[in-house]
Amino acid sequence: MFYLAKEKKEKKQKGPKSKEFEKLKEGLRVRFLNTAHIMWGRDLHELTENEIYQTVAATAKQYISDNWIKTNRTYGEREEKQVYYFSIEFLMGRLLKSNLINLGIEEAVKEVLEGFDLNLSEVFEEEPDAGLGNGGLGRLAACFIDSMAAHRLPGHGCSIRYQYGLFEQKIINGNQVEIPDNWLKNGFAWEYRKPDKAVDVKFGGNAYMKEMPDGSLKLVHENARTVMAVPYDVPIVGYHNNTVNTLRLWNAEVNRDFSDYGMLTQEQMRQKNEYRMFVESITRYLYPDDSTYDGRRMRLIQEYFMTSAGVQSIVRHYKKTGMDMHDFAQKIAIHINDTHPAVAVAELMRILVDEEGFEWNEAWAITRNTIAYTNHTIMPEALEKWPVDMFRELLPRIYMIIDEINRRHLLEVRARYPKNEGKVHALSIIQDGMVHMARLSIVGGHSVNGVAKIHSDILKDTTLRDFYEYNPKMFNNKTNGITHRRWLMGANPELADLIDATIGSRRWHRHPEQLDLLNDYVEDKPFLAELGKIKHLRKEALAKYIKEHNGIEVNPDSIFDIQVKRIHSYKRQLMNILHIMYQYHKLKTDKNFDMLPTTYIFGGKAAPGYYIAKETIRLILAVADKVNNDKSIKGKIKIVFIENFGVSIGEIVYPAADVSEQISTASKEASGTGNMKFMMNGAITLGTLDGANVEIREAVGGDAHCVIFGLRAEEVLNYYATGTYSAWDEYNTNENVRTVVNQLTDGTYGDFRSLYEYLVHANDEFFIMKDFNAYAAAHVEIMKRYQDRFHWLKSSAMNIANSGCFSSDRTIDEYANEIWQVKPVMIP
Ligand code: B1H
Repeated sequence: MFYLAKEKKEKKQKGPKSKEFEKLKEGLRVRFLNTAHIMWGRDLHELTENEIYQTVAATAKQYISDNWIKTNRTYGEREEKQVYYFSIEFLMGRLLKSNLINLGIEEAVKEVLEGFDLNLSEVFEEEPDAGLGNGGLGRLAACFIDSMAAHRLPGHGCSIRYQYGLFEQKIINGNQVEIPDNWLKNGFAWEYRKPDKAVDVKFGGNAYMKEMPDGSLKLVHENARTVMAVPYDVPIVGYHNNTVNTLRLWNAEVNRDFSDYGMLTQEQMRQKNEYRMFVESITRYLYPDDSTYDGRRMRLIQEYFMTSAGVQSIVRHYKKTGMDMHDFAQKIAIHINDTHPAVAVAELMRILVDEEGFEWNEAWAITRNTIAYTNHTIMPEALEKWPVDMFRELLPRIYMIIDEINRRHLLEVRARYPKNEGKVHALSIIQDGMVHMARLSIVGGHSVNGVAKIHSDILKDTTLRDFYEYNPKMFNNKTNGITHRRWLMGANPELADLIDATIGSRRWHRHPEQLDLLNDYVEDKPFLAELGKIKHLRKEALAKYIKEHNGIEVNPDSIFDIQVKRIHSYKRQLMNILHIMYQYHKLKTDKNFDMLPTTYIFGGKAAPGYYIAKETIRLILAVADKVNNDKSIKGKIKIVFIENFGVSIGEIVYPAADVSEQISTASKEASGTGNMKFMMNGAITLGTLDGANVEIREAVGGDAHCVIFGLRAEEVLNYYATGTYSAWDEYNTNENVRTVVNQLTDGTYGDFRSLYEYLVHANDEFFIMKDFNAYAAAHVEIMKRYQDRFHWLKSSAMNIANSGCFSSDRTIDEYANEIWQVKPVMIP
C-alpha cells in the first residue's frame, strides 16, 4: 500500500488533535484575509500571484514576531551568552516553506489556501532565492543558523545585504552567460529595516597617537570617510519551539546629513557625488568566487564594513543590557566563517582600547577568548592576503593595531624559537608586504577548526603546520552538516512520511541521529519496495522539470547519476564528462560493450572569470548535444546540464539521485556538503576519499554501500611534494584517456584545445588522467550493483539510516559545547 504524502497528512489530522487544528485554521484564515486587505487594499481575487505570496509571508510573520520579541527579552533579562556567526555569505534560498515547517503550520496554511482555490506549492514558487552566497561556505552558514534556532541556542548571523546576489546563470548558444540577480525587485518579505540601530564605519584618512596635556596618548583618526551601516534583520525561526533568532544583514548608506545641499561649491558637489557612488557600491554585489579569492579593494571594504558594523552593534547592545565590559568574553562568542571577517580581531581591539579605555593586555585576552575561526580550504592560493599598502591606506587604525598585535606575537615567537628566523617568517601575520588573514585569525582567536576529519588533519600537517606546532591545543575538527529539516523533511516529504511510518514515530525530526532505527528495516522487503517507489516518484518529478526547462526527455528508469556543485577544476567535472565521452565512444565502436541506460545530470555555476570552468560547461553542453541526438545508441546515455543550479533547484535534484558524484582530487575538497544531501535522500556515493566522503563511507559501514576510487590524499600530496607526476607520460601510456583527450581537438565535439592543453601540457594539476581508469572501473561497479535491485535498495536505505550524524544539529552541538560554551535557552 503506497501512499502519497497528502493522504498520510490528512490522516494525521484526524482524532483528538483536529479541533485544535480547525481553530488554528480559522485564525489563519482571518489573518490572511485581513493581511491581504491591509497590504493591498484590494480583494483577494484581484491579487497577482506574487502579491498572494507576499500576503502569505506577511501572515506567517505574525506568528513569528511575538516569539521574536519574547526571545530577545529572555536573552536580555537572563544575560545569556550569545553567539554571533560572522559570514560574508548566507545562502538562504527560500524561506516561506521552511518557516511554515518550523512554525508547524504548513498543513494548516495549505488547507486555508485551498479554501480560496489557491495552491501552496505554487505560492512557494513565487519567492526568489536569497542567493547571498556562492556555494558550500554560504549554505553552511544558512544550515547553521537553522540548527542553532532548532536547538534553542542564542545564536545569530551577521552578513551583508547584497543588492545583487550570485548571478543568474543562463545557457545561451552552449555557453554560460551571467545575468544580474535582482532579487530585491519585489522587496524581501522577511526583512525588518532598523534605522535606529545604524552605526558608522570609517574608511581611509589618517590615524595617529596624539600626546595629551597630561602626557597620555590618545588615538586620532582624521579625514576618514564615514559610511552609515543600516541593519536589516531577518527572523530565524526555531523548529517547533518558541525561539526566534536574528540574521542581521548590513546595508551601506550615505550619512545622515547627506541631503544638506545648501551653499555648495562645484567641487563640494563633485565630492559629495563621488562619496555617494562610493557608499552605494559597497553592498551592491556579492563576489562570485568560490574556494578562491580575488584580492580586489572593494572586497576588503565589504569585509571591514560588515565586520565593523557587526562588532560595534554587539558591543552597543551588550552595554545597553548593563553588563560589565570586563566580562565580555564570558557573554559573547564571535565566530568567523573563513577569514573574510578576520578583521574582527583588530576591530574588537580597537573598540576595547580606543573607545572603552582598556589596557592592551586585558583587551587582548578578551578578544582572544571571544573569537574562534573556521578554515574551509587547504589550497594555499585560496588563503586571503592583502597588500600592506592597500590595507594601511584603507584601514589606517586597523593596520596600526594589526602591526602591534604582530609585534607582540613575534616577541613570543622569538622567545620560543630563538635564532630561528624561518619560524618568524612562517608565523608572522605581516610577511613580504602582505597581511595574512588566516594568521591573524589564528593568533587573535582561541580555536581553529577544519570542516571534516581529513581536512583538519591535512591542515595540521601542511597549510597550517607551523601554527599547529606553535599552539596544538587550539586546533580541532567540526565535521560539517546540513539541516535535515530543509534537505529531507522539506525537500522529500514522501520519504519523511515513509520514515515516520516505518520507525513508528517522528522523534527523528528533533533527533536525526535516530534515523539509525531504520537499520532494522534495510532488508525489509515491503519497506524497500516503498523506498524504491518514492525514489521513482522523485525521478519522475526531476524528469518533468528537465522536460520543461531543457526540452530533453529522460527516462526515470535509467540510472540518475548526478554531479551538482560549483564548477571548479579540483571538483573534476571534466573527468566526469570525459568518462561519458569514453562510454559513448565504446558504444559506437565496440560491439561487445554494453551499459545500463544512464542519465548524467550536471549543474553548477562557473565564476565569470574562470576560463577553464567555463570551457568545461561548454564541453558538457557540446557532448550533450551530440550524444542526446544520436538515435543509434538507443537512449543508453542522456546528458543534462541544469541551468542556474542553486538552493531551490537543489531541493528537486538531490532527492532524485541514484548516484552522487563526489569526485574531487583527494585532499582538495575540505568537506563537501552536497554529498550529505544526496546521502540523506538515499543516493549511493561514487567518490574519492576526500572531505566528508571519508566519514560517509565510515558511517555506511565501508565499501559495501558506497563506491570509492582513485588516488588517496597522501599519494596526491606526495606527487605535489616530489613533482613526480607526468601528465605527458600518462597521456602516452593510457589508451582510454588518450582516445577521449584527442577528441577534444579532432572536431568530434568542436574545438576544445583549451582543455586539451590544460590536461596534457599544463600537467593535469588535479590528476584527471591519472584517476581516469579507476573512475571508469567505479562506474562498472555501480552498474553491476544497480542490477541487483534488492541490494541496491538496501544500500540506499543504509545511506539514509546512517545519515543522521550529518545533520547540522550534530555539528552545531559540537560548536556550542566545545568552542562557544553556550547552552540552550528555553523561551516560555
Ligand atoms: C569553501 C570556500 C570559499 N572553501 C573563498 N572555501 C570564497 C573561499 O569568495 N571567496 O573568497 C568563497 C568560498 N568555500 C567550501 O566550504 C569548501 O570548498 C567545501 O568543501 C566545504 O564543504 C564548504 C563548507 O565548509
